[in-house]
Amino acid sequence: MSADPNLLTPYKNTSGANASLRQISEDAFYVVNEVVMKRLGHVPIHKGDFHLLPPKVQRFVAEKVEVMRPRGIYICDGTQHEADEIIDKLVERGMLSPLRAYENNYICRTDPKDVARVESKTWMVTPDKHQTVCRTAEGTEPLMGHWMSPDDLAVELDSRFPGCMAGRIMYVIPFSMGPIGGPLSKIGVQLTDSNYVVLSMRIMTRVSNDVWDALANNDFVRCIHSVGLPRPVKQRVVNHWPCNPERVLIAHRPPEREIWSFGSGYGGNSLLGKKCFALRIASNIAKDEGWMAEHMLIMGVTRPCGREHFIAAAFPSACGKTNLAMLEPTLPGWKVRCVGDDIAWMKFGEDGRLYAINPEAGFFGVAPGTSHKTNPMAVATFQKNSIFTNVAETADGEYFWEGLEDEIKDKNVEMINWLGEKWKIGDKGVAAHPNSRFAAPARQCPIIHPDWESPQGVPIEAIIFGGRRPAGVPLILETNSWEHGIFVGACLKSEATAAAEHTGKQVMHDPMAMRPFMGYNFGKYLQHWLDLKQGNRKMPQIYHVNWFRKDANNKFLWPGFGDNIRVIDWIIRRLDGEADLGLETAIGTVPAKGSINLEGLSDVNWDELMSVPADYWKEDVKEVRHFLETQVGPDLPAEVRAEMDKQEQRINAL
Ligand code: OXD
Ligand code: MN
Repeated sequence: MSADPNLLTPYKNTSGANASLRQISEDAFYVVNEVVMKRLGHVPIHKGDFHLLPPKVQRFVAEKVEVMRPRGIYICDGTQHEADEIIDKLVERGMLSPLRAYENNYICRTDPKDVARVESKTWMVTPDKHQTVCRTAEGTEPLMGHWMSPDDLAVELDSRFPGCMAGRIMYVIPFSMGPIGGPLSKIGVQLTDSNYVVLSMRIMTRVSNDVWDALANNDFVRCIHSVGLPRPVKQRVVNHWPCNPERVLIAHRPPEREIWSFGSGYGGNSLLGKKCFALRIASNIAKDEGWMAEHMLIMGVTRPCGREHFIAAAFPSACGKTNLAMLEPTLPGWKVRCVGDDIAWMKFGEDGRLYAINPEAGFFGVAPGTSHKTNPMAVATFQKNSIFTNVAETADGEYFWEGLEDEIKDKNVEMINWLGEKWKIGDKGVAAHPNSRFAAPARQCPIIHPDWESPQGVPIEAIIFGGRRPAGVPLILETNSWEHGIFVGACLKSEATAAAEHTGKQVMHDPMAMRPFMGYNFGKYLQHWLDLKQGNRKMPQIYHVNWFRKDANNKFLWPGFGDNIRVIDWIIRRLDGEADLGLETAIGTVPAKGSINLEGLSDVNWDELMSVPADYWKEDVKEVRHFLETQVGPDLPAEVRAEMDKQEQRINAL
């Protein structure tokens, strides 16, 4: 289907028609506005006052209404009353059901074809391909970033968006990433035809009328989302979950600060504030403005002496960021408080320290594996006002997923699994989808840090990288310098997880834990990290951890969870300059024997846990060189290449 030539085709503005529309002055806008308003005339406003929106938002909404042709417009205000109204409607329709055992908790099942981020259909759209992807070796598909040309995007959008909201309401969601009006915060406006998305965005971001005021002196990121199933619907809607899996497209236009998402209603595909805005678009803004947008948790760790240290940590999806951010220390006298569990926006302050905010307002955590044993604080957080997607529901009105077997009261209780089938513990198959999620307000976390909404952020002293590495990689290592740390981050790898469409357990490269979220050329991204080191800045020390090393019997060598505080204790003592803690190796400094407090732990095989096997690393360094040479190629910054060369020499001397 080609677009109606009379329509404004706003997505074509890089190649012509609409470029001028974006740039015209507010005065001239009213002329355009009159025309647009006339065309809009028949679309009723179900809630809110369109004329009170800032003119630039009116224009944005009007353009998109004209293209997508919803049956009404609903301007969200983020209030509880609004949420209650939408919840009631969804419960009536059967899309949500209350989980009776809790206060204001709901469960939802998606179409089983819409369960994860769809990386293969996620695109960055820039005029020049190499703004998005590196100059990879001939015949090598870029792993970081997925490029589409603006002209191709226009064709893709033309074949999806015109009329896509027919028969549905268009919700207009004003939201702030970070505290509204804060110096590190940014604003977005999401248009969506999914009320599940409205409810989830209200948990995950700050949705409020105050955002309109904050817009006076700021621009906003334009987020356009449709489930891609106009009414009347021509196919069966499974689980009352409209979507269009065959036509999914998630496209970002960094220069225009714009996101277009079609066909999926789930997670990072549709909650556009999260991965699309806060990582892919924000990393572009951060590059332009001199800050960082990273896939990192932020935690405050207080030692028994009362001193607090803030740490940011980057792990690939579903590697335990939420668990680490809410760690319950097993060492006496220690306290951990959570600032954020997934994304950090960080900027150097006047005092030379790196300050971080959590741009999100909620946790969208992987449910399976989350329990009182593994993360009691997350469990406490989602006892109310939360939405659970693709988990099982027990006959007692409780949630259930893999990992709760030891905690459920009645082990024989009947359940409905994530596929809507009757299910009991011991039956074939699983209760919950491996990427089933809870969405819970961060403010409900019992250990949320009192400064988690500080507009200025918290000062970061250390950055940790980590992944699931069953073999070869020691529990912890300290990198030799900022540059060496960047090299180590660039080499980050982990076993694949269920957060995206990958299957199997292969160890995959996930540089800086940003592979699925890279907003621009990865070589330029590494250069941006390097360039941040300047003047009086106090660069955080960079570490690499591996909680997941296994022995010959496939058993984990480290207990993990609350015992990870022992590793953090070592990091903090290193930061303090305590003597005799480290042993230099070819890949960085590992703990000297006995320097990690193992009191109360039995059965820790120190030598195996900390070892740096020469054979393993000789293979690894070859593989890493091949990866960086072929994937980043001439875009690899000289400083990172030099770190690779030096590490190779050290390893080959083993
Ligand atoms: C997430 C992810 O949802 O990384 O946080 O996939
Ligand atoms: Mn994540």
